[in-house]
Amino acid sequence: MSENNLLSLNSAPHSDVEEIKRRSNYLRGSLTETLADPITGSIPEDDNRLMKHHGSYMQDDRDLRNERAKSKLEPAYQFMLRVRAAGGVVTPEQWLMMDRVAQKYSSGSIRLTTRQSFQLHGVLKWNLKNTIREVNEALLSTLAACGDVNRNVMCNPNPYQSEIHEEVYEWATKVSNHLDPRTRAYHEIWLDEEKVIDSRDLDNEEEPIYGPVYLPRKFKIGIAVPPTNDVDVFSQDLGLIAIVENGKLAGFNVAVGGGMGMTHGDSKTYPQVSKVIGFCTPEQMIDVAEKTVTIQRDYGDRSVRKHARFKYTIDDRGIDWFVEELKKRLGYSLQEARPYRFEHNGDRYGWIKGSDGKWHITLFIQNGRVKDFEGYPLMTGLREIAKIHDGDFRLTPNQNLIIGNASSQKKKKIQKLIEQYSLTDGAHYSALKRNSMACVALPTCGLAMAESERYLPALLEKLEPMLDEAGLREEDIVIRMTGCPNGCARPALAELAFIGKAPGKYNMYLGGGFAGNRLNKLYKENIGEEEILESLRPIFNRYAKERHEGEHFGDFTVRAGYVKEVLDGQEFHA
Ligand code: SRM
Ligand code: SF4
Repeated sequence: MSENNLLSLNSAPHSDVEEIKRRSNYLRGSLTETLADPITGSIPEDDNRLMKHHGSYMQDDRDLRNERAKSKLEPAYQFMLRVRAAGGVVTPEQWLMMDRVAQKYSSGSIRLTTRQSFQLHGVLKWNLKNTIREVNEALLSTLAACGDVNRNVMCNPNPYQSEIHEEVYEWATKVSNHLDPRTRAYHEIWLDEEKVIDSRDLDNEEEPIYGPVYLPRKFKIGIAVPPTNDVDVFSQDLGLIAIVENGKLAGFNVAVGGGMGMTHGDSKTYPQVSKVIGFCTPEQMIDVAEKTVTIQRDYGDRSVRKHARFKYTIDDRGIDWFVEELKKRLGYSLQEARPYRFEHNGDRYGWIKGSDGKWHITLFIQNGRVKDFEGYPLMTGLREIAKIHDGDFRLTPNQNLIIGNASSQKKKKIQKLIEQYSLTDGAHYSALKRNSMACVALPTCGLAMAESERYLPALLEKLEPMLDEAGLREEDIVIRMTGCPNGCARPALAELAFIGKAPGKYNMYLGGGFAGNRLNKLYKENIGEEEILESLRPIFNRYAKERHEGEHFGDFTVRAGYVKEVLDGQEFHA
């Protein structure tokens, strides 16, 4: 462990979570015992904190909370389980496994997340071990899907530029593996020490990168391949922008200090877009990521968790300090950043042919929820595709799904199943709907202040006639909603966003950049549906009439003066 890490370990006072991690013996705590305790379906808070690092934690069904409290019953405890795969790429067999465990152990649906992972909800304590074992047997993992470590590494999933994509995806996988925790706790607790997916040296108990208290907070890496900024590269703690020169991957521009979370009314917390600080070659990238993580490990705030994200470490000390510290640890300077251009941060739907002749189709999955709906047997349809498909499934950063790498022959069969099960590329929906995202929120998220996934579809239905009236049905407008200001659907980067304040009440934001390069700004506070609709109608109408050729909605709302352009994160609050 570095001297710096020791220093940060010794500097007091530390938050309670730091103490829990320190005492946990590399994430063991008393998890084995509490999971086996037959008296309650819950686990103690200390173990719950550690569980996150294992990819799961305890929730309760908030729809049932009051009723159960009245009947003097303990809350309906259940666990969320997050399964990660770098770049969101899984095989059809892995998809079938997720489908199976979802039916067997969870509430029956699969949630595709905004970071290209899977989430299951409603897993009971007694079923956790079997679920995690089955996930690992299919060579996927839940380790480090949550917790104070590097999270699922995001990567542009659409392999239409096949060779470049393949290479970038390989680097995403490498950096992800490199930053995986090394503790054997996961294998002991969940897999009875079996070495199922891991070829690393599991006898080496020390965490060479993280040390015994891991990071002060979660850490996120995303790799974008311009012109597509689907991973919202500027929202990542460490964003990497692939630079392609003469048809080859030359390396990555490095951007640091992005983040979306904030707390209503606390101006010390804010969303932030990252800053591009230079360029590195592909071979240097792993080292750049490791050293960046260790700087955050050593200098991140371990006493106030709200202030512990990397963006605050950089803002407190300055970007020049970070660049200098990185140079010191790398032993060389980054090269000057190379030119790049992003065009959008959404997904592009429908069939597309890769440069290697393979076919990929992006399907629209509203808010990432995969289940059988009435008249729309989505989960069954995807299962039937997985049974015949020999390419892959790719979770997009916008909660959608790509059926990737199909031969021309397979494409025909897949298309037939798509039609048979009414799956859709969203072509018949409004472009607003196709560009929408909502976080999970109620009933499972303990932090939700308002509905999100369960409300956005209804709001869209009311917005669509207004768009039709204004002639904007085919206008791509990025809309995002979250149930609280933590920002799980990256709302601060949407052209139009709603962030939950209280049941039925939202803060409304306008002016984000269409390519995910500019934060939006608060337009109206604490408004309900009626006021949302009243506010938007004239804005849509003016946009339809007064927009310049090719002008995006977010840019228009800034030009028309609804909000001022946000130059840095602190201005996010009105
Ligand atoms: Fe998130 C916490 C769901 C992506 C920022 N997020 C949570 C928890 C675990 C609630 C909790 O801590 O009790 C939510 C679980 C709800 C549930 O019932 O499932 C939750 N976050 C999600 C997911 C599932 C949203 C979705 O609808 O897809 C996403 C899972 C990602 C994954 O697969 O790894 C998810 N969360 C994000 C993102 C977007 C991203 O990473 O690109 C962000 C903003 C980016 C960032 O981190 O700055 C995000 N989640 C947060 C935060 C605020 C962190 C902060 O800096 O303050 C919290 C709260 C916390 O950590 O204390 C949070
Ligand atoms: Fe929960 Fe808030 Fe994240 Fe939505 S944004 S999932 S409400 S923590």
